Amino acid sequence: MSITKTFVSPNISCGHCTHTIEMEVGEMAGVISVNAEIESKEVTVVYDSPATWEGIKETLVEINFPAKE
Ligand SMILES: [Cu+2]
Repeated sequence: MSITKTFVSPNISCGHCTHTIEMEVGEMAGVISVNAEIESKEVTVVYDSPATWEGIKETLVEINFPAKE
């Protein structure tokens, strides 16, 4: 069963940011969809095994768009 997680990534400032997040997180095994919004800085990720929230958070840190929890 897939998990949907919505969070804020404060470093989002433009369409390049949302594109980077969607591409990099979207490449992770188990990630079903990623949608990042410029104005709200909200990201919604739908994922399933083997992806984990811990792993997604690590990827976000690596690409410099850490999630604010
Ligand atoms: Cu940007």
